[in-house]
Amino acid sequence: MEYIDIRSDTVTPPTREMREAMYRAEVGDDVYGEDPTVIRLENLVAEEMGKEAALFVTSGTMGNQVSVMTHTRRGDEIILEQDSHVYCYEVGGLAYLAGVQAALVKGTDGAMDPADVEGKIRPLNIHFPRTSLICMENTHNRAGGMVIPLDNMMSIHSIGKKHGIPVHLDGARIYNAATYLGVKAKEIARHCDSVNVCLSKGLCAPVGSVIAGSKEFVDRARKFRKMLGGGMRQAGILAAAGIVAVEKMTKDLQKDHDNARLLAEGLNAIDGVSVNLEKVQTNLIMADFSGAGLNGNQVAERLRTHGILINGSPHYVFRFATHHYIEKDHVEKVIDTVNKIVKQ
Ligand code: TLP
Repeated sequence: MEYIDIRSDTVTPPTREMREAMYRAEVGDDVYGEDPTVIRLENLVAEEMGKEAALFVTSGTMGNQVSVMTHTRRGDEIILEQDSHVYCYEVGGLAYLAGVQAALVKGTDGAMDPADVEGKIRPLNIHFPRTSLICMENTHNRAGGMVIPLDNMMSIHSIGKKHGIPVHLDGARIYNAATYLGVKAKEIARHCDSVNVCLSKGLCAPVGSVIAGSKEFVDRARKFRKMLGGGMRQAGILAAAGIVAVEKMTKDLQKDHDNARLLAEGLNAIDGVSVNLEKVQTNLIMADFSGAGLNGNQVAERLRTHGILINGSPHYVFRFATHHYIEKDHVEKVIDTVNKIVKQ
């Protein structure tokens, strides 16, 4: 059976153009700094983000963890949103790899109140850890792909500057945020000191993320990448797909957002299912099935028998994701099928 896979935008295989670019890619040993395609991708992303330099890493998780390791020292504390990917879904890497502890802030739709962030900064005191980093996430995954407003980012960045604390942005889906806001990605990235950009989500590259920041940040990050086993030798073969992702696929995200809206409206019209349509801004949807008395595991199991994949969850509110390979007729099939299975 050919499944309609709406578990995540990470399930997207590389496009034909990417495979061709990968085939043709000029490569060299990137640990020696000699892979021309990796260098091209890094320069491209640095330019796109308005930063001095960039570094190709294996994944979004590595990009975030290497960034945290680069900005902090063991025993420090970092401030981040309680539902952020860095805190929730990176296998405790903060504690295990970076050796830092988290000061969590409860956000609204993923956005932290700047006053709460400032309130978490530790004063100088023999008993306290040093606060050495603030992290943000835009778009915010667990907030259902919602976009953090630029004025919120700007306020948090100024607080960071005032206290001499750098700000890292998990911009795994920064281009979805840029598409929603109708701005260039660098208009978002200017409100942080380092940014992690994922190539392998809605942008369809098979592998990889790029972190960007000052030259000093990237030089130090390169050592941590090597330490974690991320020195990838002829990585140009992967970077070639990343270049297509940045140059082409970033222009294509509005379609995914339109399909997400269509799906959200269709789901919301079903008895027992509700979606807060105001919160559907990009390609992720949080749908509430409590009215139908079904949790995510039950819905996932029923949908699977109809050829549709979503991630299981023990909760009544769970995620649907659109991406490059989801078309309008897939959305219609998902809506029809959900309509059937909630009545089963
Ligand atoms: N998100 C994945 C899962 O890990 C949850 C998904 O399906 O959405 N930052 C953000 C905001 C992310 O959403 C993800 C992946 C990452 C970082 C990590 O990227 P990878 O999977 O490349 O390590």
